[in-house]
Amino acid sequence: MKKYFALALATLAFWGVSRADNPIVQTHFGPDPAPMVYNGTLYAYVGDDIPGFDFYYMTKWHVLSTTDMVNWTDYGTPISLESFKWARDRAWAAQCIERNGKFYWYVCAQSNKNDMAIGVAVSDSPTGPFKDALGKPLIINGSWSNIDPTVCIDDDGQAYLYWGNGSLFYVKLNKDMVSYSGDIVTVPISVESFGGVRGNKSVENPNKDMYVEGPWFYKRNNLYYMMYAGMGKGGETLSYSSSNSPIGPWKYQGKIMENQKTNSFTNHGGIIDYKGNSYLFYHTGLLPNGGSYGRAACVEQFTYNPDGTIPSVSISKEGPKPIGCINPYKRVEAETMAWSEKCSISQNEKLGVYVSSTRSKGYIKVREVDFGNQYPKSFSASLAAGVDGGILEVRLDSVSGPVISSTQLPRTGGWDKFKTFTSELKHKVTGKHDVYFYFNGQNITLGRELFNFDWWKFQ
Ligand code: FUB
Repeated sequence: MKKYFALALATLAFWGVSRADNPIVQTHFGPDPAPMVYNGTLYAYVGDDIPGFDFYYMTKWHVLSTTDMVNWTDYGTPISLESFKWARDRAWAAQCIERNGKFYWYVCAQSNKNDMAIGVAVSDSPTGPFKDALGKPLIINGSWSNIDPTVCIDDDGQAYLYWGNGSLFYVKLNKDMVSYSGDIVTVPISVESFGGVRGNKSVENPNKDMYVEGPWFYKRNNLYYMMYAGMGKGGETLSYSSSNSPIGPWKYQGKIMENQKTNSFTNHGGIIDYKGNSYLFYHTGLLPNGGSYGRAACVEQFTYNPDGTIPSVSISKEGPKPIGCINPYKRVEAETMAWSEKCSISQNEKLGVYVSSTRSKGYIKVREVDFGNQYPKSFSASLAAGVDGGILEVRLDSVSGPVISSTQLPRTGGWDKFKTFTSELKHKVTGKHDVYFYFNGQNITLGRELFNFDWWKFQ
């Protein structure tokens, strides 16, 4: 039996390598990804499309983080429309940046003056709590073009805020990051700078491209890049221009991503280097029940050409290769995952974020869990169930893989009354594995929510 199990594990370890992990968030929709690296961790600031809505009527923003590019931890929603007393609808694309230990999260939303406006929230931590830095918008002038802020601090300390739909604007931010000097500048848009100009004659768009929205401004090896959503067939492209100066003139460089089956009109991109690799973030409508108003962030790894140009990038189901692993002997939040099905997340002030709405046959996949050479003897998880809650199984390397631990849940006294359950491990496990937390509804006699899940750990 033991021999068979070892063989089965070896086989599963082989077949279990890297499966679909795009989009990076599945417990909710999370569009308009904006990556930021701070202190060795990559954060992604995303929006929150609402299932069933027929426009971009979002109300809040999320933060996620990773250190291995395959498992993402959800920090919930540190800010929402309610955080800005001037905001009333459409919590659209945003970007966060660090300066002198403070984090500035630039957002856009429909204002109480019935236009779109850009505001900024500030925090001492990348995951919040954040508060509106000004109590009023930073950019507001009656225009619906004031969306999609992107920020970069140049090597000389000057910070630039670019934004715009249809037109591209910038201001020079002051050192406080919440005020600016000088006028708002409108960037000249031409065939040479952004591939085309607005209009309906194809001669005006010889590259079949033009600036639409979603700018992403950054500097790399002394070159300034402006990636943006351009116009492709039936949906947006990700295109880019470059310049030797932070304020242009810009030179059109072409399309990074076009004609992909994303199931979404928009794609909103972000680019960042992390641990020596380069990553392109974008969104698709490819989650179940997704679409143009149900979008979720994805990521691809790419390599710059030697001259600094960006190759074309295709969407993938797999996403990037892992560049780190999970230590199972330290507490791991249940909302750290590479993939999940049939569950969601909730948050409260006491616990922060936890996994909720677990349903029969659902699961959480955590990749690259490194058990090392010494096998663990037991598994602990913090769980809560208002009524008897089904079984939490730990499976190895695939959702139908061998069950190494099983915890049958009694009532814990309420859906928010978490208790730690510990069970002996049924098998010896060493080395690196994908771990699946499987929600067993006991042959589906339990069709309702099974339990809430806060954290796990092996001993
Ligand atoms: O998410 C709402 C809007 O759609 C964003 O602000 C745009 O960039 C587009 O993705």
